[in-house]
Amino acid sequence: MNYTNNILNLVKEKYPAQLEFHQAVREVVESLVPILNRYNKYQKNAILERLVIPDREIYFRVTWTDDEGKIQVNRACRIEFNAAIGPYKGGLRFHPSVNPGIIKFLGFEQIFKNSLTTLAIGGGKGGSDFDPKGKSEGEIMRFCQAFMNELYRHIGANTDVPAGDIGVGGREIGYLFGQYRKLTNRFDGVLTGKALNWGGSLARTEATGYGCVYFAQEMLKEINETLEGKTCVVSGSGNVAIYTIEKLQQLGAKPVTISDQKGMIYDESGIDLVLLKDIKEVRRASLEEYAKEKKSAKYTSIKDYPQGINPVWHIPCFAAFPSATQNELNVNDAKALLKNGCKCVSEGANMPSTIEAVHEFINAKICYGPGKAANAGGVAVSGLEMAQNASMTPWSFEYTDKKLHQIMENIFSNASETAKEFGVKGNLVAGANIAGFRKVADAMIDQGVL
Ligand code: NDP
Ligand code: 2IT
Repeated sequence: MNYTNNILNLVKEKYPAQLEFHQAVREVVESLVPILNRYNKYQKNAILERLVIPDREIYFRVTWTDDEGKIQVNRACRIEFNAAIGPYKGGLRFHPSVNPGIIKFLGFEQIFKNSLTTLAIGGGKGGSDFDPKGKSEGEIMRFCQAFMNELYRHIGANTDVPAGDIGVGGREIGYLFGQYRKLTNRFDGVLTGKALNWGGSLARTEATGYGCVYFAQEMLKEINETLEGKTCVVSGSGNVAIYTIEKLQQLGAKPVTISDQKGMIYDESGIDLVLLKDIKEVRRASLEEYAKEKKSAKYTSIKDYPQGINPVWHIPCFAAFPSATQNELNVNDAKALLKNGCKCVSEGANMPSTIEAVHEFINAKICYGPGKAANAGGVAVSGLEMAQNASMTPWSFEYTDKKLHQIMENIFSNASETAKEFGVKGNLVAGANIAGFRKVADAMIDQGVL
């Protein structure tokens, strides 16, 4: 379609080096063709042109002092993409790979994901090329404070509400929140993922992983299957991976893999969650330690991965849960999963599968839940945290988890029904993109030319 090609060209021309952003835009606009063909109001109102260029891109320098007294400098940004249906909302990523293209792809995806949750949250994302690995507590705190020294002027409980992502968990949110409060003299629900004793929500820590498994359950119901007794593979070993594994085990499934930036574990007897939490949440160490302490586990260093392959996806399984990072599952990996009989892929990470891998899953007609639908549980409970903060009323774990469950069921049925409505039955990529887009685009039209 001319309109979508023009949009892709516009993005490539304006942001030539931002490959991940091109990829995210391509995946979305290609799947919007049925709705764009049916209604010309979107093209007439230049909705795609307005969606791919963020409302605001804020770039700043973060200057801090390390434990040796040396001054360190990092780059950081907050990209406020779209606020048509609510305040900008999305995580902060601290990782050395962070660049504008990565934050842009994440912020763009966040618009549609947040729309799918049915909550009043717009899309944004931010981060820094700061590497938290190997830093002391003091260094982490000073970096977070220096980061907030600039960010505070751009955010607010009704303006822009950041949260965690890779490298940003409860500890970092604490330091960021503390500095925001100090600078503004306000106790606002300006960040989510806060600790429970100062405004956090029960079930937020678990939400992305639990939600991703709830989404898999919904997809599997359609083929009269369950996760009980099934072998599953999971990548990553951070927040999303850990709580995906916890929920899988509660349901009687057997997750057998985890991975990190240095390597992977294959534990045929099933992942030991207590050990995993201790290594990653307490010791903040490498998975090599897991293999030293659990004899049934085999560790493979990333240096020994075969070229062009992520070995996690080559372990035979019933269901796969990519939960580490973008483009961690390529076409070779997708083919291996399918060949070994995998029936379900539910994405905890953002854009973990390459476009070619996604095509493999769609063509094979397996249960494939794209990240912006399957991992929306995290931001959904962030939205619920905002609701609790606004009403000054904390909710119980059971109540919040039930709400999360309902939201995930609803996202599945919305994506599935929308796919049917637009003649692409079973294609949850198209269903999720069209459903997420329609709500935001119609809100933009209602609100005028802005
Ligand atoms: P964490 O920082 O808690 O964990 C990230 C995990 O992935 C770690 O095990 C890390 O390894 C590994 N990892 C990170 N980068 C790479 C890389 N380049 N190659 C291989 N492994 C890598 O982050 P989260 O669990 O929060 O995030 C994981 C994914 O889920 C991301 O795609 C994020 O955007 C997405 N997501 C997160 C949500 C949330 O609520 N937290 C919500 C929705 C999506 P190591 O342990 O060595 O650092
Ligand atoms: O990618 C994501 O949805 C997140 N990292 C969570 C964002 C949030 O605001 O909770």
